[in-house]
Amino acid sequence: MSTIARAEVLVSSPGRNFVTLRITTSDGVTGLGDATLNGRELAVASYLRDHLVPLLIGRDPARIEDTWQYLYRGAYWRRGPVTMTAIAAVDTALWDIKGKVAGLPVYQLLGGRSRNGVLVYSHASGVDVPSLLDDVARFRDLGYLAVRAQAAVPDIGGSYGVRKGEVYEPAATSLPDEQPWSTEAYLNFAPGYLRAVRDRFGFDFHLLHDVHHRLTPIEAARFGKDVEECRLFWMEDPTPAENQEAFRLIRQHTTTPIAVGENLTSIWDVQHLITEQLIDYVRTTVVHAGGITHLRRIFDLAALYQVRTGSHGATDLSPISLAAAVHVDISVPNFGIQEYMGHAAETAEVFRSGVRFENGMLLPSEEPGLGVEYDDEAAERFPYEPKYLPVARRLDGSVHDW
Ligand code: GCO
Ligand code: MG
Repeated sequence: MSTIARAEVLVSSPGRNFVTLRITTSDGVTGLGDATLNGRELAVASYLRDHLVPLLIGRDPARIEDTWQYLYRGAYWRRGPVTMTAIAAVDTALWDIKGKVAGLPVYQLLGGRSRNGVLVYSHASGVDVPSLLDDVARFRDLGYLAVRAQAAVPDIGGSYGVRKGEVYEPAATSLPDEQPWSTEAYLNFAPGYLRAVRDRFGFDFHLLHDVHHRLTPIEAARFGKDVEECRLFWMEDPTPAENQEAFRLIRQHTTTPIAVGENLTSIWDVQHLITEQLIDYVRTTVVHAGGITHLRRIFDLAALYQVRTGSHGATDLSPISLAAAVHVDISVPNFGIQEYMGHAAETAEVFRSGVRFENGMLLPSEEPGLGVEYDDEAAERFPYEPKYLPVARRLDGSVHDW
């Protein structure tokens, strides 16, 4: 019987920090899993190295579900981003191995294609409205059928989601950058630029917007109502999701669709959001919600309630996560959309991925497994550096949700 012979935790920083798990079987088959938790990377690296790798050696790599249950229930301490990201890395690597052993791309193991390609949205942004409009035009010219729009709130400075360089990367400083926030200024400004996008480009493409947890439920309800005429594909994370009841209030006031879940890590964290139909799209991901095995469980629950998928795909999810997401997205019946920002050029030097962008869609690699390779030599050129996400402060100096 083939067994797990080796499991290595690889930390590198090609363009940004990534943690990768590589499992090698006694037959020499390797599998990769993403274990990146933005701004808290080494906690997952230690969880894997110190607590999971010793449990993996000698196990049967084919027993994916059993390994998931063993690591989840066996920890006693349940859920949470560190645990679920570490389990996700193991799970993803084992699916990669299973695909390679079977000689099939992972999506074939998940039931095969349910669609021809995976609809994606990318991030248009601007320091003001004209530059946002130019950026939306650029993404439409590149063939995107769905675009997220964010612009800097005038005179405030610290708006979420505005790109500075080639690639949007919020975790850019060695200690957290402190950014100012004014809900009043945002609520006065943001509906206007979303309308400006529709006025200029019309309605023949999907328009998305990320509120990034910044509003109270009643503020979010007002925002949702204000932008109804823009017919957003979704407003994302209108309010923090710890209090799930909050979404009922938003729902009572607006038909703007709601997407939540990028920082939720298990089926139990999204259970009420889904079963009480408080959201329209669930944004949980392979890497932060327990791997392919657990994500499919979440998506199956969502399907019962006509909640569609809309997985997070920011730059802090490595190309391994993106490849795994595309295998899941192409196979599940209730797929909605996939976030796709594109990675920095350095990232592609370390992670060689067969995922392709064509006509607004992503296509999975047809190689056995996930279709991603990790280049150790290239990775050596990009050592880990501590990087933090920003923190938001209201204009009176108090801490706000970033
Ligand atoms: C998104 C997200 C990201 C997150 C980042 C945190 O919708 O893409 O909100 O921009 O802020 O992934 O690590
Ligand atoms: Mg988001």
